[in-house]
Amino acid sequence: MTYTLIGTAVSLYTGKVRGYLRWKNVAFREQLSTVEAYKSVILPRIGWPVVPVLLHDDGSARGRAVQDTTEIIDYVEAHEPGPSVYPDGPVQKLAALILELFGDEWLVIPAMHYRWAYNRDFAQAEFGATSYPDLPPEERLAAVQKSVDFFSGALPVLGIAPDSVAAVEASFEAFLAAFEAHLEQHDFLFGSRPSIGDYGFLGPLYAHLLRDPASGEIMERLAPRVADWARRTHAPQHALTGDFLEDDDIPPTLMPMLEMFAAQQLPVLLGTARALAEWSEENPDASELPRIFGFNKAMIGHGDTVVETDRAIFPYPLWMLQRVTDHLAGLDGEARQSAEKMLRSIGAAKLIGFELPIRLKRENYKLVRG
Ligand SMILES: N[C@@H](CCC(=O)N[C@@H](CS)C(=O)NCC(=O)O)C(=O)O
Repeated sequence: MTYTLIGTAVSLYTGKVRGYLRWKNVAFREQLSTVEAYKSVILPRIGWPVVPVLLHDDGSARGRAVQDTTEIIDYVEAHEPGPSVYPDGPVQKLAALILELFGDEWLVIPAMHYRWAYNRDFAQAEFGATSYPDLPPEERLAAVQKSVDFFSGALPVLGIAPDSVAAVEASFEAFLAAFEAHLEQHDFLFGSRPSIGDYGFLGPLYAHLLRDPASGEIMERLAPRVADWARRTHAPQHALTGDFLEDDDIPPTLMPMLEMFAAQQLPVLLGTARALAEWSEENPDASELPRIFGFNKAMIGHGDTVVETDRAIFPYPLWMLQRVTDHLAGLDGEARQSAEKMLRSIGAAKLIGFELPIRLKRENYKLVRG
């Protein structure tokens, strides 16, 4: 067995990678991210406490350790044969990269809200079973109190506060309705094969929102096809099957979700890019980016429910946005025209010709100036 996935069922981003590895039909074993695993593997190899981590025994002395789900998926895509989760069609690929970013960094908002508002006891027990599997259940709960406080304490950082909760729930329900309507016509976002965008959705929708019992009940009731999609994508019955839609087609049912990206997440990303420019000017010699630049006001919600709330400014999603804009910048001729047309039609014309004020890259598992 050459791959080991370190993580846990309760972890959002571990769910994204697990579903992908299963569909990719890659043999892997899982190692639970216990406190011991953090001490003996994650901290020494990655340098900071985070999951998932993929270890690859590639024949080198220590093997490779890969972190960040996007990098893990790209690593496996580069090392393993078989169909890819990246569509060849340039417009489909653009939309898939956008939806991965939307799932990873925007649907995390409802995922965190529902977990800590409605599934707190369940999540704490799951944290305990992950971190301290050898302790008796009563002792586990106390032992994980600090990490429960850390993760649930992240709600205001994400813009989740008493004044924005109604907006978070309304926009999540609107998202579920849009995805449900899409799944009436298609198995996955772009046809019968899961894409990188599907895996971006999978973390929040499976590992938190379906698997946590109270939000799972809401999803089963409001959007049974989404619940079914999450199960199929997390545990595909047939690995390596399916195709993307022909002719680089973007089905009309995908548009509402792309419009949600443009209306909700894109303004936050563009504001973050302005903060990046300021940071870069003020810290010309700094290489490593801080995890947050500070706080500002952000709009959260959908349609009539939008509210202004305080939210931290995270540079990390700009690295994912750079993947989107790099892909766009690499297109020319008809492909470029079709891609720009799609961006205009979803309300994301600002992405046309957009470049970050500085390039970003990931080095030693951290975000640095590129
Ligand atoms: N963008 C990262 C996010 C990973 C992440 O946030 N993982 C969570 C658990 S699901 C974690 O370990 N967070 C610790 C932290 O952010 O300090 C990825 O795709 O791997």
